[in-house]
Amino acid sequence: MMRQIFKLFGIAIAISAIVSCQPGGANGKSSSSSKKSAAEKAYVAPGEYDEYYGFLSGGFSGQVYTYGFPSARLLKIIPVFSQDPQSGYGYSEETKPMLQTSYGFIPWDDLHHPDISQTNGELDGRWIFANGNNTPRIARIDLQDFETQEIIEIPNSAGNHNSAFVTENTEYVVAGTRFGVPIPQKDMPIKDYKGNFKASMTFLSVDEDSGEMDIAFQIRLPGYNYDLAHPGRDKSHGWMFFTTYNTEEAHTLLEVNASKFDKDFITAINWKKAEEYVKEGKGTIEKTRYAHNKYDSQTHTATTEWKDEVLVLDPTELPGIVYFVPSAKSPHGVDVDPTGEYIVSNGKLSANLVVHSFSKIKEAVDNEEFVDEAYGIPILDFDNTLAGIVEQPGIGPLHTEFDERGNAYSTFFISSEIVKWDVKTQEVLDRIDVYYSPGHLSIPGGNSRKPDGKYLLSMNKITKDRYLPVGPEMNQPGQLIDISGDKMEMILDFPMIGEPHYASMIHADKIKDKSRKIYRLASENDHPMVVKSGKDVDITRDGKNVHVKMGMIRSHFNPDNIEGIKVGDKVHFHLTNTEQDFDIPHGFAVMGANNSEILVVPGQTKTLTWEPKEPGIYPFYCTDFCSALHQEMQGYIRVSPEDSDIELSWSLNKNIDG
Ligand code: RUQ
Ligand code: CUA
Repeated sequence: MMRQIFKLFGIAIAISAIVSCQPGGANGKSSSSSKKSAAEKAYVAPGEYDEYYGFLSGGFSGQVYTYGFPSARLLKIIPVFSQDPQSGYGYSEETKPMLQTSYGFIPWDDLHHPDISQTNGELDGRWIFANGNNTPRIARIDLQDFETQEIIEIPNSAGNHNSAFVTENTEYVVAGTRFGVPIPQKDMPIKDYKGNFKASMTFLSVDEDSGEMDIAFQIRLPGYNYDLAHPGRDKSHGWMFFTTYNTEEAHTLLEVNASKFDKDFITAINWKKAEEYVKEGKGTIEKTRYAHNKYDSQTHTATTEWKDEVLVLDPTELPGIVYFVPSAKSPHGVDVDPTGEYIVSNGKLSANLVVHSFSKIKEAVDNEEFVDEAYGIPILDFDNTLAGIVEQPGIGPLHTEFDERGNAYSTFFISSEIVKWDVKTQEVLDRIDVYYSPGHLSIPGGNSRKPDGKYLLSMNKITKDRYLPVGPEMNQPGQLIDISGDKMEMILDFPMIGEPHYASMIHADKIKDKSRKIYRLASENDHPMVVKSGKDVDITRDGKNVHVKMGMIRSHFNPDNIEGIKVGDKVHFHLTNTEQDFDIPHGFAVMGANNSEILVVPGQTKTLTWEPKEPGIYPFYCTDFCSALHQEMQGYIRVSPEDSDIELSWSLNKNIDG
């Protein structure tokens, strides 16, 4: 045991040595002439648009960040799993149900992999799917509104890391289990993990028109750790591949105890076969409980539906669904090239990159060439499934993406570089240093049949001396690399937010023209508390609940004087922005509210609930500088003692002389 720990320390020291001796920051500058041309390449003139959208995950921030590339302008934060005081997402009454789970209201998650919907293996720009890692969930963002419209909880799982990757016609979105756990959950000794903990691979169907998700089926697997996933495409369409580590089934000091075996697995799942079994009525319905949250952009309101069952397929009873392919030790990413033939397994502890051949896997499966089995699941032969090995490309491979010219690009965490290699010959073609320790990388369409290989975004984990110091925590650096020529060239370096894992990038033409401008008040707002004109303005009392239907327009609230509110009341401000003009939001905030402000876009209705605790006069105001008279957009609420007999009243432009 002691020796193993020492060995590990050895690796850690080696890693830090490599990181700290990288040239960078103030030391390792390239020549000024190439710097100038790099600047030109990333330059987008004021008033001009970027060519690509990039949707970067925020990792532990729980959100998705929309950037324009090549300039790396931050265009929009899309709140997904975390409350967002800027928009009021997760604070407004309409959006609170989005964060509902079987564990209660959870205002945060760890978002790793946004993936854009596909049609015929090409990005179609309709939706982004993204995973919540900590409390297993999948979200769907609509790319017309740039808003999260759906979050579905994944039952029988723990650590939904290998998600949310879509198949090439968006038939399914996948969710896996990173941490083996008892399924169903129960109280048991942790040391009895081996053989008793389990994992689930969940396939969620996606409605072609609405995008709505539903759990189609779950495949029950041994309790290994499943890290990442990628769908087959083109010739391997119908399959899904998952990296699998901790086949040792260790439950403590995994850095040592889950690194013992020389090989782990790629778990290959034939989901078309699973689909056939489902059609034949196979599998068992298991009782469980999970939340399915949907936002309706017509009523501007989210609701939670509770579901209580899931269809489970057992691969030991239903042969032909699951195979284990031995692969590089402790693999992280698994990536499939645009043709669907090459499956790259990024063994994070190995010096070589293993490339499997789909045709060979298929042949071995068809001929039942199995060398062993694990928990009733057939294991294929390593050599029989191998397309080739990229010899000594770098140290610590994590992820690979592809261009349309037959090249692969892999990140190497330990040696801090991106290496370009030929997919067919596995020959290394070029390498470039990045600063420091890249995780994921992204090429527009780089995980589809049709990559658009002009730029590559490297998302690095460690910043050190790259930017002006800002205390102990530095934002992580993103680096944009021009990959259009033979030699990769770094053209931009910018700090990102949270911890981006994957990012999906897409040509702007696929999204920009359909982006929503306003909600039409006449036809696109069915909120029950909408104010369409002055005559809808109203305040009603229902016991302790007071409902305020309030309008907002440049530059006043209607009403702006309210009296008759009492301590102990719950005041619900239903705010409608009655503007019908693009990009004129109004905000609302009231003194002492235990909440955030609420930003309302034109034609939309949102609700902020406030419980005043003391008598007094409470100002409220518009938080967004909407006009020259924005500072005049304000009002007062009079709060009286609980036993007061002041009548409820409200007004705009009344009692002017007292
Ligand atoms: S991970 S840095 Cu969360 Cu996709 Cu590899
Ligand atoms: Cu409305 Cu400021």
